[in-house]
Amino acid sequence: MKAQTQSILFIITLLLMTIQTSTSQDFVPNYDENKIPPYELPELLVCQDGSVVKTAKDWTEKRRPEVFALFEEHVFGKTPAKTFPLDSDVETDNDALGGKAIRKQVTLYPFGKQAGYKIELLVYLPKNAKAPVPVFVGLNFKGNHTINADPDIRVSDSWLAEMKRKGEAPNVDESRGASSSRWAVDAILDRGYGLATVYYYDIDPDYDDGFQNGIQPYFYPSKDYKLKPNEWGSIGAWSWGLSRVMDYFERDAQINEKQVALLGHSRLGKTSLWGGASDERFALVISNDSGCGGAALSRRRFGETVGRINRAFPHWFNDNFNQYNENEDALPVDQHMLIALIAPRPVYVASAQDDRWADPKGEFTSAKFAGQVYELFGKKGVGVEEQPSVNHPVGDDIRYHIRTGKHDVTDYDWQQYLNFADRHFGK
Ligand code: GTR
Repeated sequence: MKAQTQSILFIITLLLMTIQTSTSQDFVPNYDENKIPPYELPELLVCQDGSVVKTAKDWTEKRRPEVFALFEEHVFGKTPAKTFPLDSDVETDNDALGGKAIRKQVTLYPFGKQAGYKIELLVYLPKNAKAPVPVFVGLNFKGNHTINADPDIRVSDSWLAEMKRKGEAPNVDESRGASSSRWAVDAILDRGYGLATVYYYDIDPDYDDGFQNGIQPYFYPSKDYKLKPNEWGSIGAWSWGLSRVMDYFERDAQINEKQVALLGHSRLGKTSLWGGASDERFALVISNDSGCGGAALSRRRFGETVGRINRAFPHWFNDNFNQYNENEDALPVDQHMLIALIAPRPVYVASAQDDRWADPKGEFTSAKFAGQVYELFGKKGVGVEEQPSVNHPVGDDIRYHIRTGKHDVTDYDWQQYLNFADRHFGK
């Protein structure tokens, strides 16, 4: 009898597992504009008490805090308010990249040196700058040493740990510069900007580990602490790390902390939008191909959807976001409201033609509707009703382009971001 019950239970478990895997594997994205269900976006300019936002002051004092709180509660989660002393060690080389750059390798100790937790920040600054320089900052996917072939970039412990976890040989030499096509270091320096980057695993490793690794455990009394459904996920954690980088910029006399452009690609583009919304010290924000949970409207359900992203990456958002799997119309926000949280600061939303998974049209539409808030500040949005043709950037304080090619960060993207920064930083 007991054996029988056990085998029945075993069969039920197997069945449940099959149902679970098949729902995520069998996901068929919709790529047909004609199959987009009719949807209504939540009102950006109507407060929860029904009053209408008419001025920048109404937005800043009343509606913005509401919208921000909705994103915390339903999408990205609340970041703990707890603060820690930031310590840092800086190693500087004034003659890097063949003499054109200053390279700083900054070890940040976000919980104080005694705690031992480290985030490795790599900074390049143009040499011979006459004043503190504006910088682009962004997290990288594969390790600081992959963004440029510079043989002196340190390899972080979290990269070695990840290689070990994946059972891969840590081939440092081969991976040096492997992602350099995504980081236009020369163009950035030649145009008078600095570049700063952190390997995102240094802040929180990108897999579902119940938040045992990375920074989160430092906020809670024990490892057994179970995050509440409205508490932060990995995107919240990565954003927190970016704010610590900003804390460092405020201490570095060679960096103009008032002119920091925050940039991210894909999941890290979702992070740049949330990081830029959460920390208003970032003067300019760039979302490169951020897609679902980033710039793309969730209600369009084109390409990746809320249900699919939550099943594939259960650790990125908070648990409340699961309530909107296949139930997007119930969301009290949509992603145009996330872009609006950046106002009045300049924001750039970029898409790629072959990146249908990220829903380029949904990214454009979000950027367009966020314009309502920019206008309250006397700023200008994308300035067009319809998505522009490829390689034709549009817009002013909200800028948008769709370029030819795939899901990636290219020199074309960087050229646009540099032009955008020139315009808004008055260079
Ligand atoms: C995909 C994910 C996207 C995007 C992308 C990336 O697998 O579905 O939302 O974030 O990864 O970060 O490259």
